Amino acid sequence: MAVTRLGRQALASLPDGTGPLVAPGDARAGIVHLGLGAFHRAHQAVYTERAMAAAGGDWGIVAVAPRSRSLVDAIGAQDGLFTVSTLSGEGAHTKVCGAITATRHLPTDPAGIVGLIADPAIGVVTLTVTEKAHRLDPVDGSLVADADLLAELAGTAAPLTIPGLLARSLIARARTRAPIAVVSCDNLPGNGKRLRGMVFQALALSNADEETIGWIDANVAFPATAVDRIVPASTPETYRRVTDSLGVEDLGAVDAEPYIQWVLQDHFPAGRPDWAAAGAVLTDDVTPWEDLKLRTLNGVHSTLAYLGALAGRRTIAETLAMPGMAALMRRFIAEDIAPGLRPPPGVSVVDYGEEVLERFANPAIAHRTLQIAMDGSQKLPQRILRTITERRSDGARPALGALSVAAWIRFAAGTADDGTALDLDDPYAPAIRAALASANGSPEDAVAAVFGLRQVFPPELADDGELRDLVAGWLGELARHGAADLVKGLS
Ligand code: CS2
Repeated sequence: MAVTRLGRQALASLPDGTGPLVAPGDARAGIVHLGLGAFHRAHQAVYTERAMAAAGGDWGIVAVAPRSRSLVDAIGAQDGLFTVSTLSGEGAHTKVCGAITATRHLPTDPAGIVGLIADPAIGVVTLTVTEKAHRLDPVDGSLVADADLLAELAGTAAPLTIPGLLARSLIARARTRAPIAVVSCDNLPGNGKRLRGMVFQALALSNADEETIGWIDANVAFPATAVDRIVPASTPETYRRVTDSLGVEDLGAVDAEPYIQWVLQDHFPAGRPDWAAAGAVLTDDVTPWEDLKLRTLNGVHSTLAYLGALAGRRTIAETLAMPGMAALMRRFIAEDIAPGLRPPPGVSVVDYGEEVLERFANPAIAHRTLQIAMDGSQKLPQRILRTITERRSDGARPALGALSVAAWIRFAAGTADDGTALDLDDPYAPAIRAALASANGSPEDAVAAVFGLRQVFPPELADDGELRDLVAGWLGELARHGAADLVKGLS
């Protein structure tokens, strides 16, 4: 029997308690989101639907895909509806989310999206576009503006990049004199300040006049946020689970863990949904939350991803189950990460770390090591290198931070411990592979070559001989023993 496609026509047939809190047409658009990925659907969209259900408001989301068209069509054909399956050892709970009111595709509709962001009915723009889409040099934060971006900023080419789209849209917005908040929801330290810096560098290269730039400076807010929810890439099982449980076909389905957290700097000149009513934390200072999450959860995540991939483990949960691994991650948190952190009031880093390890061990979440291992050059600076820099400035020897870097280097070399080839999915893959190819095969030479990548390693680390020796020592140990035996031997 043909399965009904999820959409407004299927809502009446859904099992009790699985329908959307906000139905199509209940709310007009008030938010434009850039980045129609799985994380947005399982995080900001869930919070926004709950906020509208709790406190009303026209905060429907127009979700914009910057590249791929598939989800735009899939969710657009479902009246913006999609499902989130919350997975834990107790089972799965699948529920329809109704926060998205429309989907748009940037490459085919740049002018329409500029006009949408300029529309005063839109009070908030949120973004989950990944670190690399910001086009900022990871070390000095400068905007990497190639000829295409310069043409976008000059207004002689359609804005297809995030910097180009934001600059053109805010120039158009300035003409309406309607304030707005532009909210980064990416895993980046100081993500609001970083996004603002990117936008103003782009505006400086645009044809915007001083008055326009002055208006944007005074009326566009860039609040910081810390976002958290483990959302693995959807698999055939994701879609099958929806059909089996709800009796509908959902091509926008996502899986997620039960845990969810959103901490936002409360700076929204055009208003916002009542996200606090949905459980979000609104504060003046996001930094303690962001540091805690990026350096503890994401730092351990990346370390597990590289050690696990080298050892041939497919998921984070399988990696954490390796003999000695949980104990080693507890040491990493206690010895290297916690000393440099100023956690939120009343929060213990070690206790938070225990909760993170429990989340990583969730047997229902098949979070692939290779998915997290992607874009290491963009992730390591804020997840691992900041921890190392803090410890080195205290004169400490962050041995396990150094192991994490060594595992990344060995992963980047492209061969797992059993000889299996490892792809390097990273914007700097050519430079990383060239650096490794230039080394003479010794760990010391490989470390010196990779530490020479200024896009990744700041000078204070690149020139740190003791640190390089630490990393080279681990690289040699990984080569001799393999990740699994090395970790087991450390316990
Ligand atoms: C992961 C993050 O893919 C990755 O790099 O570390 O997406 C992680 O799952 C989230 O930050 C959890 O909040």
